[in-house]
Amino acid sequence: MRFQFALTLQAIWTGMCHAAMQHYPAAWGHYDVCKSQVYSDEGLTWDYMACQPEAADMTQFLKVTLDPPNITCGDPPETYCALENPYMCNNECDASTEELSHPPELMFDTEGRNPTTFWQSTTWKKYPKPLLVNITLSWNKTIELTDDIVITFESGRPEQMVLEKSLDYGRTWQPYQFYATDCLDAFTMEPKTVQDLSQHTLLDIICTEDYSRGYVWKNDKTVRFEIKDRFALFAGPRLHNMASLYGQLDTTKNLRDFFTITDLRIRLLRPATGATMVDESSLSRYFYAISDIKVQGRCKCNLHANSCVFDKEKLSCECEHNTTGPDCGRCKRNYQGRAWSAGSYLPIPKGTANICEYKQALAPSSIHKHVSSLTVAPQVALSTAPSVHAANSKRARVCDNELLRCQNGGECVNNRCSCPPSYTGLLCEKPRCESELGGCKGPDSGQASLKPPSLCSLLTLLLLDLLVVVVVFFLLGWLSPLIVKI
Ligand SMILES: *[C@@H]1O[C@H](CO)[C@@H](O)[C@H](O)[C@H]1NC(C)=O
Ligand SMILES: *[C@@H]1O[C@H](CO)[C@@H](O)[C@H](O)[C@H]1NC(C)=O
Ligand SMILES: *[C@@H]1O[C@H](CO)[C@@H](O)[C@H](O)[C@H]1NC(C)=O
Ligand SMILES: *[C@@H]1O[C@H](CO)[C@@H](O)[C@H](O)[C@H]1NC(C)=O
Ligand SMILES: [Ca+2]
Repeated sequence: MRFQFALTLQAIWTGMCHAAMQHYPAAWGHYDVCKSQVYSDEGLTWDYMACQPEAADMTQFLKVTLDPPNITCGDPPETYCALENPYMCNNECDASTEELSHPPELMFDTEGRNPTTFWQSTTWKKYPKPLLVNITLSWNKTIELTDDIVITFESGRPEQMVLEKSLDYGRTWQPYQFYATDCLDAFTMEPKTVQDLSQHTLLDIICTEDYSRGYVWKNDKTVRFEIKDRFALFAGPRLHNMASLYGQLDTTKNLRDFFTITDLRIRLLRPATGATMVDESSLSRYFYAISDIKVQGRCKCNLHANSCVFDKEKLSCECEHNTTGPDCGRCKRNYQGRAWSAGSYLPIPKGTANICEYKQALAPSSIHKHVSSLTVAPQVALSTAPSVHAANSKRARVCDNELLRCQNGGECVNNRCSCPPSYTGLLCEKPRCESELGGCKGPDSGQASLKPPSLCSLLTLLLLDLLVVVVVFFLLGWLSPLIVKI
């Protein structure tokens, strides 16, 4: 019976391999509809599809926090100079006067007006003590990035900064990208650009010198985190083959997680100092000023919702398919007839909805929880799986689908965190190799290297995984009377 189960899975996967390798025309599904009514032999019925909200400007929904909290200029009022001209010191920042204040909100207002509005820090009066600022953007909701993050600086761009992300509401942070005028000097990392990345190294965390030359390139004020260039590694230039990207996202959790965030943090480490050394006689020239931050993305709803609402200061998915939770991450009460599972982009163009089904009055079966972590095998009808009684109610629950406590992309499997290869610990909280800022430094400084993206080999691996898991489950089932407490 187990064998049969595996064969079914293999058939599905083989099908998916073929599907994902074909090339699809540009006009393919947009996943904007969750269900539609169709006529069939049984009359009018519903057809369910994978769906996701449209991408939007996510800066309207965030909470911004500065660290240190009193780092915004103007309290007490302060005069500052132009970076390029130490004698041009006729600017004033005064928090108590609206026209002269530069609060953090001005990083997210509508731009396009002249002069621009911007947040500004205090000046570097305490040089040589570093001028450090953290700007943390929190959504309290998982978001999937769909376009480049763009930060516009009004003074020079910083000489050193790090963009970091969190996937667990700010409990743990990972770097996204390092920025410096001199990467080796600042972070002991080789300078790279996004063009140096390939499908295999897409998840590498790089240091780039492209966005730090403040003085020479005075007209270029932006610092980017390039999402679209990374998408293009799978979807091709101009992203004409999004199907290929979605197929890849569907099957590679690492890749999906890479573009998923709950928070972002901009760590400003050293302001622009212009072409020369720091001029200690005129420290009022050095500060940070940001006029705009762009973050485009969509709510992560696990392909179970096509809209996301902002209500009571909080984003949440409007879940369909009888799912619930802020990310539609579980089945509604009484709809746990089979394991919750994320929807799937495959097969293109409509994907698979993986709806939650009404539960007959049956004892809860723990295998459901288990299979739910394998989002790759969506169509598996669990009724074909033998029922197993492995759950030991006395067992400590490290995590569950509500608590979502596993960090760094760990998945909750049978109330234990199953960690990605680069992390370990009860909650996947420990990086496997700990070093200073650059993280793990292999020959290619890969943090969480993407496995060669052969879809089929990946699926085969997952198939093996599942088999192991099923076998372990059976063993557990037989042994559970012997296990008193773990
Ligand atoms: C901010 O507050 C800290 C302590 O609360 C103080 O040491 C520091 O000087 C203050 N910084 C500024 C720029 O006012
Ligand atoms: C900023 O965040 C980092 C960790 O992301 C932390 O170590 C640091 O203390 C924070 N505060 C400042 C002012 O840098
Ligand atoms: C985040 O959202 C949860 C509900 O999903 C809510 O209970 C919590 O208070 C929110 N936290 C903050 C800091 O807004
Ligand atoms: C969800 O449950 C309701 C009944 O409460 C039913 O009418 C609806 O069709 C179900 N939706 C899905 C997607 O199964
Ligand atoms: Ca602005």
